[in-house]
Amino acid sequence: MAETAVKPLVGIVMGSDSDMPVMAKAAEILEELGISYEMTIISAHREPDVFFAYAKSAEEKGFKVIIAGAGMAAHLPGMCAAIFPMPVIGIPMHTTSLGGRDSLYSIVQMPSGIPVATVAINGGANAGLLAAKILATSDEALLQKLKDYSAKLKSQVEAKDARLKEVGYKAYMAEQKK
Ligand code: RP5
Repeated sequence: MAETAVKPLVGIVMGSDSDMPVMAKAAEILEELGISYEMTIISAHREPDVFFAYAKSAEEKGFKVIIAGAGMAAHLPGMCAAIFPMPVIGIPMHTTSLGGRDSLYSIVQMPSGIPVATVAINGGANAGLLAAKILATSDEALLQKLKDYSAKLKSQVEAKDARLKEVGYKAYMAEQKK
């Protein structure tokens, strides 16, 4: 399910279009699991009025989770959590100057009372999965899809191990380089 007219359950918001490659990983997971979402670019710093309108209307729009990604002095996820009353998942962006530690600390170190569930630096896919798991607590069909997703991951590792046993590590490495 791509971004559609269906009422979005998840808001994906990023501070800049430079964050898009990471945020797209979250969108890909939601699409794979059939979860409706809306994707938005808003800079909390450069257009605070637009940001406040977005965050204040998120509950009314039907969002159940917000995935917010930002880099550097990354206030966007924390400010979403300050306004939106349901779960906010923060994605710290990798940065060239400080390797993403600036983003990570800005997002993960929320003061008591305003939590942001923070995934790894550039952890777009895990943010999508975490949003799905939150929604699956009240959606049996989605829960089954997540179980199937985990089973797929397991079988991928098993297939890799079987190939390793079959050809040995040298040939396996050569195949990886192709
Ligand atoms: C943040 O500043 C954005 O989330 C982005 O990660 C970072 C750099 O933004 P650009 O200068 O690339 O627009 O607000």
